[in-house]
Amino acid sequence: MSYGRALKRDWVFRGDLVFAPDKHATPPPLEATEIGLGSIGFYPTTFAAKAGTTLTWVNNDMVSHTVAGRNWAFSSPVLKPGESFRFTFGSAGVFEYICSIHPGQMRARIEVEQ
Ligand SMILES: [Cu+2]
Repeated sequence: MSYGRALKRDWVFRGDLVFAPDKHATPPPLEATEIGLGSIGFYPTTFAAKAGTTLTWVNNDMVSHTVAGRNWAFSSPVLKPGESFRFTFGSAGVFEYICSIHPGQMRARIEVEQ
């Protein structure tokens, strides 16, 4: 049995090529009132804000997402890549939310202080 041909090949696994971060893997820097949607997640997952603050969710991902508050406290339409959603939190409280398309992976919360 000969392995001659196989041994002449270089089968080094180039993990740096396979797993190289692309522009969607790392969310861009966020402004103070901005929450990013990317890589099937919210960034950051816990966000503290003062009452009266308008927050903006920006879909930086390659797929569509939603922002859906528990008990429908707030909810966006389906956000395609590049689209955004704004909501103003008028009173203090902890507001949990999910993406209704990826409820198992995408969960986050807003902590609003008076
Ligand atoms: Cu989603």
